[in-house]
Amino acid sequence: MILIGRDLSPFVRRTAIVLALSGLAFERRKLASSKPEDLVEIKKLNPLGRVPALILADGEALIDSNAIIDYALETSESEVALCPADGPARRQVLRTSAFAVGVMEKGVASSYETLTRPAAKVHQPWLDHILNQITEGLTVLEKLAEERVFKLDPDPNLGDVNSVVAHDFITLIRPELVRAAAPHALPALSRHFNKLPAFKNNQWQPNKS
Ligand SMILES: N[C@@H](CCC(=O)N[C@@H](CS)C(=O)NCC(=O)O)C(=O)O
Repeated sequence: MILIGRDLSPFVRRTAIVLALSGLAFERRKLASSKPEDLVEIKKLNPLGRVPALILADGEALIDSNAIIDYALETSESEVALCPADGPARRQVLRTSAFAVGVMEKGVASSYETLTRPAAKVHQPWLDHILNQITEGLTVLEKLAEERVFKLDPDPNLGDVNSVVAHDFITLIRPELVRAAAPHALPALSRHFNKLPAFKNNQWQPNKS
């Protein structure tokens, strides 16, 4: 299997970590949708021109991080239970994931606002709205992490993966928002799980990727 995309993308990174935690072997092709020469290659696999995509052994391309994670959970034979099968524990993992993925989406949207528009065309009230959504999301994730961080299981669940990836991504692009909204428990959760190879080996390294 080949995972397409760089770990700078939180959607790519969360799939890489889940595949690794699921015990599934995969290669990496670190293409970036923001680089025109890479985009040509990405569009051959995903006409939308987005990452991640996962190319299976038979050539089938899975598009969207949700489809890739769904595949990993379905095919994994690992002991690690990333997402409980049912009940309140499953809903809690999905609820945490919804906030974390929302923060990732808004983080990416905020970058598009400032990186793709000429400065004169940035509509500040809309950018402020997005930044506020990130802040609100981080505030929830900090509270959820407070409940989690003092009784950490040895193994992370899908909510932990998404929380850590959201935290690390916003720390990269808007560290002041993390300092203000999620100063303690979420960074502690991130430090804790980033010690695991699945997280450490799938991390954005500007000089390497
Ligand atoms: N819902 C998608 C979002 C993927 C996404 O937005 N990827 C970004 C990189 S972080 C991308 O490729 N953007 C290029 C574009 O949308 O034009 C997923 O979960 O995979």
